[in-house]
Amino acid sequence: MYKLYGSLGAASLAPHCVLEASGEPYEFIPVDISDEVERDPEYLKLNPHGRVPTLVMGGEIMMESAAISIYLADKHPEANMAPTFDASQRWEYLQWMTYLTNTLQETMLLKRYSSGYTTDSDSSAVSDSAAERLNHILHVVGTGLEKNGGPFFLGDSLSIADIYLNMVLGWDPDIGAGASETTDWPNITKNYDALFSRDDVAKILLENGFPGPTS
Ligand SMILES: N[C@@H](CCC(=O)N[C@@H](CS)C(=O)NCC(=O)O)C(=O)O
Repeated sequence: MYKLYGSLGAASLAPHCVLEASGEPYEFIPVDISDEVERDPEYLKLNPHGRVPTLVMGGEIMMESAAISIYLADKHPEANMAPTFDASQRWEYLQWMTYLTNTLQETMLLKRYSSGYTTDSDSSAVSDSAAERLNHILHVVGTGLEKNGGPFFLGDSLSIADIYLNMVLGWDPDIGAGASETTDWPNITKNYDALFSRDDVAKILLENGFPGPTS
């Protein structure tokens, strides 16, 4: 049985959705990642960064949210969360997964946790510059969602990329989890709302504290 170590609303959300959709037995094990709580040494043996998520499968231990999600979706195609190897949209799906983890997620971490990215006592320059970059990234994502007619990156096929986008945006109360309806990116709001068309995804989003569709 899979064991997914995670925290509600955190980077464990995407793999959590894939596990739920796969129908495979799994256990979700909550990890307290608050700043003031020291990491459990037993957990540090699984994930030396003390971060979530971590997937344990038999004797193997895997970290990194995007990699775990891609791996699980490929291993369990019945989850219907990713184009198969020979599908024509496979490249597009990989492009967005990489962009979201490598560019969006990294910039979001800089904005939200700026003090960890500078030795200055005032980290506002880091967060301000990340916020500017984030604005540009949201423009790229909003435009990208138009390419195949929306509401998803791949048109009418939901993939992990859509979940990943909303997982990361959910870390910013000004942008994520439906708040994007108040911003300049209506395609992102449409994408968020459309996630709730799948019961398995909706269940995990709601369990993770997402407020439900905006309309
Ligand atoms: N690159 C990692 C980053 C994971 C990550 O930053 N997780 C955050 C929660 S969203 C965390 O565990 N933070 C607690 C900490 O940094 O101690 C991934 O994508 O899995």
